[in-house]
Amino acid sequence: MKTQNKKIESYFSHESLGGIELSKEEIKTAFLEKLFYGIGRIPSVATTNDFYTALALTVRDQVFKRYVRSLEEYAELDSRGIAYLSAEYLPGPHLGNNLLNLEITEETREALAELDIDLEALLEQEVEPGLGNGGLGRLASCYLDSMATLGIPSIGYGIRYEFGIFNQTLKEGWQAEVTDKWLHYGNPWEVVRPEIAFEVRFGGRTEHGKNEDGTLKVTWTPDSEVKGTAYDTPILGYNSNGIVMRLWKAEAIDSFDFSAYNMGDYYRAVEKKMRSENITKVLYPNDENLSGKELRLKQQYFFVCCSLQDIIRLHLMQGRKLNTLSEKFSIQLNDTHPSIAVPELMRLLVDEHDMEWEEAWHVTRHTFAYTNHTLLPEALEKWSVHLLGRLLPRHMEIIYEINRRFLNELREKHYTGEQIARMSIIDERGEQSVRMAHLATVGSFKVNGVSRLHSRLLKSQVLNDFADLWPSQFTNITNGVAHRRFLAVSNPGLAELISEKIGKQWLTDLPQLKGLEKYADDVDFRERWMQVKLQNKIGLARHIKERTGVELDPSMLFDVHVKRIHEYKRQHLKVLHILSLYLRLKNGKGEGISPTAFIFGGKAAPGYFMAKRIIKLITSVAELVNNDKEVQDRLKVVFLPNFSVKQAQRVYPAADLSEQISMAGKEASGTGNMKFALNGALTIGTLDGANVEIREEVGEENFFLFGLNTEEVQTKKASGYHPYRIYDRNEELQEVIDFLISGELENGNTEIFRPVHDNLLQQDPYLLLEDYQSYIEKMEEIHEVWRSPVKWAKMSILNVARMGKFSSDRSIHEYAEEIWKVEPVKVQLSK
Ligand code: GFP
Repeated sequence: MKTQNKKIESYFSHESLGGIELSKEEIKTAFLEKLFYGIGRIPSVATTNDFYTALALTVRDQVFKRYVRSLEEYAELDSRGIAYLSAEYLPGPHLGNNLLNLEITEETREALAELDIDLEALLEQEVEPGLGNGGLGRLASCYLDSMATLGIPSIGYGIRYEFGIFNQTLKEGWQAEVTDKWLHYGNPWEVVRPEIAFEVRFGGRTEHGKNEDGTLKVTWTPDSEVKGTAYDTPILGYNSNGIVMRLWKAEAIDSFDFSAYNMGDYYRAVEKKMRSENITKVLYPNDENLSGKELRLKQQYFFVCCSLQDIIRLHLMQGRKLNTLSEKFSIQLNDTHPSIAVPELMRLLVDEHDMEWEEAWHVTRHTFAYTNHTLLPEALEKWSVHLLGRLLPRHMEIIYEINRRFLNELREKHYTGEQIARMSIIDERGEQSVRMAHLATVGSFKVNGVSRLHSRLLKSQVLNDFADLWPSQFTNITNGVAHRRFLAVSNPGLAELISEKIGKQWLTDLPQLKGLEKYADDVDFRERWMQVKLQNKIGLARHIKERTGVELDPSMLFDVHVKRIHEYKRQHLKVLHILSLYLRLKNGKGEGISPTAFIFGGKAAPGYFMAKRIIKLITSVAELVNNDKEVQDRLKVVFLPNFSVKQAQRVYPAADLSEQISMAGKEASGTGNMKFALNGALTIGTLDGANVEIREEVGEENFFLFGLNTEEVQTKKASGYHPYRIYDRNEELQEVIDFLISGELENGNTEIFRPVHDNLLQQDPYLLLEDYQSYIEKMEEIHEVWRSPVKWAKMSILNVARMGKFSSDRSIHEYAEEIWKVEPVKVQLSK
């Protein structure tokens, strides 16, 4: 470690740093010192937020101890590192997770209790960084957790959005978006690194000249520049290393124009600052169609440009040559959002570091790996050539050159004109655009999907031409989840019960859960298992009552559908089911219906008409059902607003049934499905995404399967799908669909849900009607199993016992071995 200060260095020894064994007394003292001297508060005026901040700073010190030790070790070993580039992260609250990772949760709870402070209240106080939309961002955070735990030298790069994903409230049952102000009270987990800052340029023009030696020299004269400054959040692994999440904030290079100010133009004096800061102001909601969002492209380039400059800085700092970059770094592109990195690295190497094109391309193509997360055509990013060329003129030239060489390669292999047009990075149909998935594929040494089914479909459909051309480039890494956060932290009751039976090793080795199988037949264990579930349900019911006013009986079946609202995820299929039960009860045909609480949660993209209407549909059904005395003790429906990591940590542990009912072939993987099952919920699902593998692991007898599979969906669509015919043949379905426009849901208003009704009867692109009957019948079976608590408990235990595969530790292990070829570096902790 180059402190160049021998005295400091002498403190920086293995013995003095890195080891954590804080006693209750030490935590108490450290906490009080932070409160007094860290934030300057006296107890008589200190608020809960002050206590939270003081505790966060106390814990952060310990996290940094581990982090600096890891850094030192990585630097000493000159180890190969990973840069994970992701436009989104959803870390969730840090405090609870860090306490677990430091193994000081109980000591902290006791220390605070002695000061009459409740740890739970402080955990509740934390505002989580909502720097992502959904699955993709949460996956990135799970991966950082596992990279730290496994000891993979890595940095997670991203954007420090000032305003993250909106907060969702309900107004008359409709989603209303409220600005998220996660930084309002400051953020004790991050440190700003003003010395780590890079310039990022936009617009302007390029000039092609010659160097003295006659080689080509391109100069890019931009028309605007901003500065990206690093904000670091240390991410700790469980009882192990620390890594960093480095997020870039955009700032003006000169934040104040004195000449303008002196001339009395006050607005212009700060205008640049405002314009520059705009770049990282707000997270884009993943709308239906992203194209044409100039600011979004600016954000992508901005964070990629800073990250690559930083990677090059770190590489050169170790005294290495740039042409060895790929030997020392792998850069993982989390979807195509960071794929402008391919031309940007070429630009940096060729234009800024005078490397020959061929050599630079070799380095580039051996450095990047690309993860695809979606097959939905509307979600595959494309940027218009016009826009990209205007914003990043040099990159557009480089993309053309990459494409020219790539298409030549195809021609040499005798590809036809049609194939070439299909594979080209530039889409020539309609307005010319850049296909970012093609750019990422051509510029990477590996491409992976996120579940076995998804990877197969990626190879056989979306990127099939590329998979034929470079078969060994394609692979699958099934997603996983941070089981420490989603089981140990969020479901302490279950975690404790598990550890009591099989020890604590599952915390770093999830397949150890297998050891629980033998307790499935143990009466006492089963009772305790269900008791934990009941306690979690009581907790969630309390929370729901506070948030929504709806009272749930915890003995009901908690049937839960939480995730982003999207037609392909089919929240409205669940609604059709609820309506069918409601109508049966009203018609006196309710035998066989177990009392059920239907719990929904999830945000809709603000511009997504149908998704927002589906939320309204859910809340209207909730109004109707919850206020109907005739069905009150049989059915309850709630929409829990503002689903987030924090909410998720409450919901998964309390769920009995997990709804994973997307149309087969649409959900790339899903990760909520894993978190539910890990907490003992049984799954009703289609053969979509990772459901396929979950079912395989837990056993088909412990999974409720329904609906068409991917091939059947495709055949059905190809042969002409007529939803109306299904409606016509199924009386109950007719009644349910007609009910949508009967006016009974919305005080006589027959039009409000007509778009949903018409869409289902006319197109039904996600085959709700096709899968309806199979879903209803499977639900009947579920209600029957629910009436046999012994059977249910056994299935629940076996589900958890067999979830070993779905830890993100396993996924990261696979990335490390198969893609990154990186060796873990375990830092010795002195205890
Ligand atoms: C996307 C896919 C999911 C997948 C995650 C993580 O999620 O199926 O599990 O990425 O790979 F759709 P969203 O970001 O769209 O929620």
